[in-house]
Amino acid sequence: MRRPNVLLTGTPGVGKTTLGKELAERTGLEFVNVGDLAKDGNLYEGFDNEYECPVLDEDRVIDELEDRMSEGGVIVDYHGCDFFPERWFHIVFVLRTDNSLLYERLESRGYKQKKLQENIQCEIFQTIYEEAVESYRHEIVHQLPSNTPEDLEKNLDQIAQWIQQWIKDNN
Ligand code: DAT
Repeated sequence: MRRPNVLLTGTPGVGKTTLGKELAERTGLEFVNVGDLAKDGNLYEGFDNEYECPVLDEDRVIDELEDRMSEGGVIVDYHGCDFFPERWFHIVFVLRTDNSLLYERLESRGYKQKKLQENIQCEIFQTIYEEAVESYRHEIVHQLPSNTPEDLEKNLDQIAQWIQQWIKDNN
């Protein structure tokens, strides 16, 4: 059976992991958090002293995922999207959160001022949305509000329905 690959992207804290895990449970698709994958496999190519975080080895991440992605049925969660092969994804969702809510979420995650401000700016300037429309066909890129538990439920229902329909249409 053919199944679609779904990309969940957006600024850190918008709710990608929460949505992705729940979606995988509901649909039986596989969930992959690229940050965790990199950490587990040590898929880094150095350390960024300014941002105080390891630098992702994008080529090795791609190699690591290629087989699973060609098979289909994978939900990918990452706060960037321009380095994945375009052909991997059948649909791309960019989650969006209001600044005040995002600020609270990142603060409770323990982010320091500099990192907090950078992420809030990333959301204000819709950096990831622009990255997504530059990297994928416009028709497959969708923004989803991710402010409240009601938003989460609605997004789950909509995406699960889209996945079911895709499977019907492609098998
Ligand atoms: P991300 O994976 O994008 O970094 P997350 O899934 O870890 O984000 O969520 C960050 C926090 O926000 C976490 O405490 C759960 C909460 N959250 C996620 N989606 C939400 C929503 N739609 N409404 C309210 N809170 C939400």
